[in-house]
Amino acid sequence: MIRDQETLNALLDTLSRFVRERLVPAESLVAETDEIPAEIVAEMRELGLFGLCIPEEYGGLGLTMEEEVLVAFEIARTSPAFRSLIGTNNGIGSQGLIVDGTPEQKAYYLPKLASGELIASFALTEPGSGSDAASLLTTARREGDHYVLNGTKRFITNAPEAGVYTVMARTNPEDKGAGGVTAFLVDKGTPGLSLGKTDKKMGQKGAHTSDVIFEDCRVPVANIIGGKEGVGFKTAMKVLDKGRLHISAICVGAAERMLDDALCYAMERRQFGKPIAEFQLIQAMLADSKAEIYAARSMILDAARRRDKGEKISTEASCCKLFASEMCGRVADRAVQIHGGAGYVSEYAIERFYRDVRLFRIYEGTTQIQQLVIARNMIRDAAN
Ligand code: COS
Repeated sequence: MIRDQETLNALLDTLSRFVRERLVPAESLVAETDEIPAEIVAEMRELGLFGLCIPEEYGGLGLTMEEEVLVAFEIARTSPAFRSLIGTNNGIGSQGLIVDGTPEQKAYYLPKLASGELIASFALTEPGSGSDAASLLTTARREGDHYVLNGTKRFITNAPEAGVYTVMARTNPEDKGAGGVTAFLVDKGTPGLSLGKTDKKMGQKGAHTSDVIFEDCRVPVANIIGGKEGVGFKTAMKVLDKGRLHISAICVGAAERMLDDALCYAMERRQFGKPIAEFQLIQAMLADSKAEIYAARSMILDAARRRDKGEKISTEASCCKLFASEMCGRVADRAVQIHGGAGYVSEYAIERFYRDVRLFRIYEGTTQIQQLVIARNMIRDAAN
């Protein structure tokens, strides 16, 4: 749903210009230094990028899902690191609070997240539980008006930057599955909370992940999201339904950028006396990429509109994540191929993008988990 086309167009224009004029020129620096320059972070705050999806009553822009994916198509036309910094506040870091938080929790945290004063992280994955998220081992034991958390969370995006963590922990040791899990808000600086060293990743330099470690970390009872024990896994799954759609849109933006770069290169690079873009085998790679991007874009917009109408889109979100992330990988591969030897050296952005986009097929649920979710839902729906 688009609430006001004119306002949205103005936002998309501003973002597109910001990406072209400020972010693209800074890509190499971010990759070299593994840091986003402070002045760019400040500009992102000023543009309201940390609060895109936070409701207007809490100081955000309150974008609908359709508006959000259109914005994501634009923001993703540069290094994913920039999107990653604002991604948790708009997505997995804040959504648990938005969908299931108490009014007091929302009033306290959301304005700070919307302004970018506070960064939020989503801590679900553990060393022993990735795809099998419900088997997590971090415990939260009740002691008076506190819970005592113990355990380790792994690969937590923006953990080094975060001021608050959404943490899924087991409050019922008898229940080893989803029903024993509760979601907590844990503030940075809480005694017993510490971070591992920042991970050295294949790509996405400038986006940071690390372990988050809890050792007898005491968290007030009031910090349970929604105040209810045992529903934390469901909160996490609802968060991921939306997150998966958002990541799908990011895959489209990144693929469009890589295809633009490949097309430019193919039109300039001459072999056998003419631009390589005139050779049909190159054209096939360009055309297949264009068609697949268009397919992903269309299905993401459809799923986003359905979500705005209040439909349950768990299956569609997984279809989008599955198709768009795999599509993005194929486009990256073809774009390197079109660049030839130049695609393998870091002078061209495509070498970096090829590594950066590899993560899309893995995080917020691997391709195989999306297949599993889709097929399970199909079987369940057919049985009902
Ligand atoms: N929305 C709301 N509730 C949901 C849900 C959703 N999208 N998906 C599942 N649930 C509910 C189920 O209805 C079930 O509740 P009931 O027992 O009351 O029926 C509960 O959550 C447990 O679901 P399920 O039985 O399907 O859990 P499983 O352990 O079998 O597996 C998968 C669930 C594999 C789909 C889940 O663990 C998953 O998504 N894993 C990937 C994790 C991931 O994406 N990690 C990325 C890192 S976080 S960025």
